[in-house]
Amino acid sequence: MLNHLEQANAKRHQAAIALTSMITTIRQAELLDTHTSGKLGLEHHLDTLNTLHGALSQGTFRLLILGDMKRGKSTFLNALLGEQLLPSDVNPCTAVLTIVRYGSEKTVTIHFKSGRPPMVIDFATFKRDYTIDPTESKILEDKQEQAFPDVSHAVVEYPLPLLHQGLEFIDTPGLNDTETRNKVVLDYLDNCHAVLFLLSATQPFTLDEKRYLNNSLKGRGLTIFFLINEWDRLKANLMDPDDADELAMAEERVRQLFLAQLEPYCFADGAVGGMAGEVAGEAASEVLNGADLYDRRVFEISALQALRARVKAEQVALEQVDLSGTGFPPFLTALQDFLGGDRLFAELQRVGAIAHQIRGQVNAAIERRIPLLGQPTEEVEKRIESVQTEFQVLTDIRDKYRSLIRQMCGQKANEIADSFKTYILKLEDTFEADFVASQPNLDFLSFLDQKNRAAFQREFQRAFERYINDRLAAWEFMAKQDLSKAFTELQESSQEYKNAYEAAVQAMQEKLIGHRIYLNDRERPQAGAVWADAIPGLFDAIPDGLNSSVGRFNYFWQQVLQGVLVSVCISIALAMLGVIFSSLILNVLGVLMVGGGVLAVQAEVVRQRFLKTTKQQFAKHLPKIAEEQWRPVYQGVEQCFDVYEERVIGNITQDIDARTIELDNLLAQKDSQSLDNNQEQQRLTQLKKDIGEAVENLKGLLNR
Ligand SMILES: Nc1nc2c(ncn2[C@@H]2O[C@H](COP(=O)(O)OP(=O)(O)OP(=O)(O)O)[C@@H](O)[C@H]2O)c(=O)[nH]1
Ligand SMILES: [Mg+2]
Repeated sequence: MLNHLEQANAKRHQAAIALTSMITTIRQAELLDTHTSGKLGLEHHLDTLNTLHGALSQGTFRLLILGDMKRGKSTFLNALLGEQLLPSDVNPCTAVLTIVRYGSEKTVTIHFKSGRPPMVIDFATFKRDYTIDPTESKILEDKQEQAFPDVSHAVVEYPLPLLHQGLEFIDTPGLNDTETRNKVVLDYLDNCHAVLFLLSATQPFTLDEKRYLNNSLKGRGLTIFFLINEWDRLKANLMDPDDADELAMAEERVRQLFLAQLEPYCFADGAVGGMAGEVAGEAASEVLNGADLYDRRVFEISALQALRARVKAEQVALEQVDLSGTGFPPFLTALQDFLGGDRLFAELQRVGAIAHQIRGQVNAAIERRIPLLGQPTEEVEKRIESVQTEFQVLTDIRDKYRSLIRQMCGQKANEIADSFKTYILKLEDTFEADFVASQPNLDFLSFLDQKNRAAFQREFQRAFERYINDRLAAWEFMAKQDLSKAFTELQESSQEYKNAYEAAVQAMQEKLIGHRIYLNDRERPQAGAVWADAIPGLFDAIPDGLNSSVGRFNYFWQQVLQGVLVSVCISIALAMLGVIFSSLILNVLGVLMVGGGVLAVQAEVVRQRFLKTTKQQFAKHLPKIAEEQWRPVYQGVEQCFDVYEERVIGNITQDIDARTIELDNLLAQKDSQSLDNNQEQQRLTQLKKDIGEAVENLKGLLNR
């Protein structure tokens, strides 16, 4: 494990060095000095480079551990760490999201949601005060309350080699099915390198797990490793644990069950498959389907056995402990192959592409500058004056593109909000099937018992919320695709604007120095050579997050629309629950007064009545809900476009400003007289060379 990660981090480190060199070079070049010809307008690239540098030098691979209650998440993490660091037991339960990372000292820090400063505590206090027991957890869940409402998360720092290599783990409380789209966890989802999803061999793929995958993980471009834990219990559960044939059969049964259930999730988001398609060039040759990926994504493990082996071996490093039979070795190999392979490659490729773009702009600025150095001030003034029309053209293009975004925004917000309305109105048609599917275990009879009624009402409330949540998540999935299509269309129409912009920049270039600019001199005569001052990226503002090679639109979605949907969900539940329940009491009790009879018949009558009444009430309110929630959805979509507009228009404005600065500064410096043209030409040529070298170094890292 360590070797592989060490190599990966060494590459990241080298990439960070190349970026540092670019940063220092640009910073120095832009320091105004009376002997130079003035700033080149490159400073705005420093922010981008610094952000990339920060991420690379941090050098972490963040792994998010998810799974239902008591699937062995904490045990699994302890097994990797090699000791019982995190509370993991039948009792108590993990109650706060816990980040485990390297630190030179063993510490636990609790971070709060309110302004309260973080608090350092010891491990014993952490185990005692920040876990809860299962009964308490159940009660809180019923009441939909959080165990520690004020706590945002805990950070455990620990001087372990595995963590020192840059692995960072996030242990989460068991999934709470009424809070499937838990905000805290979702925030981490888009910033992790992979998800480790724990399942149990003895409870193959429950409805809640399926719901979580569908509602929260699907379509986000995540790489999910499924760990079927407690594999050892298949043996322990046999009539005769020593019967090898029986064990093989039992194992095969469970394996087939998971294979059928999990295959779609290995295919849909597998970042390896997805990324290969998006990352240009060599990597695209590898196209994987669900079955191929299954072997690389699903593992049968026993966390408890692995933990025992590690604790027994005391302080011995992970790779030196014999973990055969625990399922850890193949999983660890697959994990490091992924992190040090595809994941690293995608990260470096993105850095390389951005650096390449910046290099193009640096070169163009220098190529414009050198020919102007030798010209008399009046001539330079005249040429700058002559390109003012082009500057106006650039500004006009920007403004027209802004109008296009606005127009598209109005249209799409309407379409998506309308589709929401239609969807809500249609819920009536499938209500019975969907509602029953999401709550197979609702005990309708407890409703009849006066003593149990309050508890039943809570159960029912949760069931209803779950149903609404599932339905909205299904809509969200479709709407996300609509929105993604809208942005793709926008990008397609931007091509025209981009071409006009490039033409204006080129015209400017010709007026200033008499020719176009190519990436390097050798390319000039060739047809179709890369024109260095092209403006890639300028009209494309979809940010490229960690997992966004597949789900690029998640950014907008997560920032804006998801929040809207969560509140829509709550509004619907609030609006409906009171009405439904009071009419249920009348209806259901009314029928039973008349009927009576055997329990089984009664139960069925109650169930039927329940569904019918709920559906009636629900249907009655649907038009109002659809009407009321239309606007929030509309505004949510509108906000996505606002963010997009701000970024694209910001980028274009920045580009125009940089071009203005570049020329203004030259003029100002020319007036200062103390400029030595030869020396300046040398300095600029050297600058070009330095940036070029750094970029080549970065590209070199991409050779696998
Ligand atoms: N037999 C067996 N038991 C296991 C295995 N992994 C975990 N357990 C047991 O399962 C129980 C729950 O383990 P935890 O690690 O606390 O589970 P968790 O998912 O962190 O639980 P929450 O944080 O409460 O959701 C403990 O008693 C573990 O010893 C395994 O591979 N085999
Ligand atoms: Mg736990």
